[in-house]
Amino acid sequence: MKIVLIEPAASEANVYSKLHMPLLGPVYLGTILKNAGHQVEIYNEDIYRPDYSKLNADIIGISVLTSTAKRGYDIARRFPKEKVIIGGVHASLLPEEALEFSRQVVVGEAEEVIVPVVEGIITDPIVHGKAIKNLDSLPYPDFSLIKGYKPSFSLTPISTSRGCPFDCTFCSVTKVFGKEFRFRSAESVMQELALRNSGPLFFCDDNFTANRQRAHKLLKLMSQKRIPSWSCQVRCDAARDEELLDLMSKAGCDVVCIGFESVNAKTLRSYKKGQTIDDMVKAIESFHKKKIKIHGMFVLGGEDDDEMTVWDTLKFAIKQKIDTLQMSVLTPFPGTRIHDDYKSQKRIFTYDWALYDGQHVIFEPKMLSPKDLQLTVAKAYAKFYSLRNSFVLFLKMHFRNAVFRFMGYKIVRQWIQQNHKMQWLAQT
Ligand code: B12
Ligand code: SF4
Repeated sequence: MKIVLIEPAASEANVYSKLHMPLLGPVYLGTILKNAGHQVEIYNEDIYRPDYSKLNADIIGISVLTSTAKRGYDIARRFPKEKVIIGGVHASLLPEEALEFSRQVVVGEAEEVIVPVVEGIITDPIVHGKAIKNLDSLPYPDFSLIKGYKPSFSLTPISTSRGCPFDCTFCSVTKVFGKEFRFRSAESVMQELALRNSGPLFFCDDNFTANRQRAHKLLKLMSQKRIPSWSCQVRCDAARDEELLDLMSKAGCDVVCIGFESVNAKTLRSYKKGQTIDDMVKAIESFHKKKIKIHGMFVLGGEDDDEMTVWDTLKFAIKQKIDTLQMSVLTPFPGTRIHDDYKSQKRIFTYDWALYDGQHVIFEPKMLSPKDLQLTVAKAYAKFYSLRNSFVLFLKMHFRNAVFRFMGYKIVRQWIQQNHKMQWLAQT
């Protein structure tokens, strides 16, 4: 059979727009289908958008996040329903909705069910995938299936674990991948790394160092090989392990992405993040000592956040010398605890999924108006990613950070222009 898998385009420019990093789900599923003898093509719309009127396939598989669901459903409408299968995070959270546009929806991890679903052996409209117990059993994802993708020119994802034992109130991860942390062996990851012929890598695990023993072993093996520069996501607590930091530095870690979430202690507690501001400051210092840069991620708009919280976040980022800054506005994604709370309190004022991208306020915050939250975050972003800051970094010969600030400057400008066009902003 000919199978086309599609990752719909992001709705708007976001902090990552220039990365063109594909989701791994379609690549894993495409690889499994190819190994089962099917002809597979993957289209990531941010990389290459096919002419749908000429696209012929037996099955169209669409992968949707909440922010890409609207676009995904638009694509689905172009094909006969009996050919369309939908999966991904959003479809897993709202399968009945996705089923309006498809013959079948897969909830959760789809590797073990994708072949029988595509081949018509499993026929249930909503199919529950199974959490893969032994992640070493998965094939290495074949990126050559993605039309137009050039891994050597972009950040390529690699996944070494799934699931998260924490339960932050705004996060969709545990709803889709569960709370049990599962991880690949260091040997399996090394074998995949040996086959990769690509540029910088991004370990897209939600918490790369969650299993310390595996992390130590993997990092030791990585430092013996010449792994190109890489980044990963960690929690602040990783910084308490001095040996781990040494190993990360030796193994060539360039950047860590850390979900700091808030500089407001009350908000941090209400998000149930399980970390303190002191933990954040210490983590930044420790990583910087090892010359590892920090991409700091914050979520603004919690019940105890006001305009000052946004400016305090900016001040914190500048004072602590966070290298790149991501300020998302709180987004009550379906399936999360805050979604249920805000929905019952009738505080969500739009269900236009394209706006659920962490860049648009779609609910009534407690301490400020939606418009004030939106505009203050945009202004604070514009201050961090200003031309002036980029120039100062350039003069100080921090060339890489200067380039990132300049890229950020361009993305923030584009985002602010897009926001001006938005009707709801004018109305609130
Ligand atoms: C890497 C990553 C990114 C990358 C690349 C993303 C991209 N191309 O969209 C970057 C950094 C650019 C990014 C950006 C964003 N991200 Co992001 N990202 C991730 C991360 C960490 C890993 C994704 C991944 O590869 N997972 C591993 C693979 C195996 O999982 P998968 O792709 O979901 O596929 C499995 C199933 O879903 C299913 N499946 C998937 N597709 C299909 C298709 C079919 C047909 C079928 C049957 C099944 C199926 O089977 C797959 C195999 O088991 C996830 C967290 C996570 N653990 O997944 C967050 C995550 C997806 N991101 C999230 C968010 C919110 C964002 C942003 C809005 C940023 C922000 N402000 O927070 C933007 C939006 C980007 C966009 N496209 O619009 C949320 C999504 C929540 C939601 N309800 O949609 C997640 C879940 C994180 C979270 N904490 O909640 N992200
Ligand atoms: S935000 Fe990070 S730590 Fe919290 S539940 Fe989600 S993946 Fe786990």
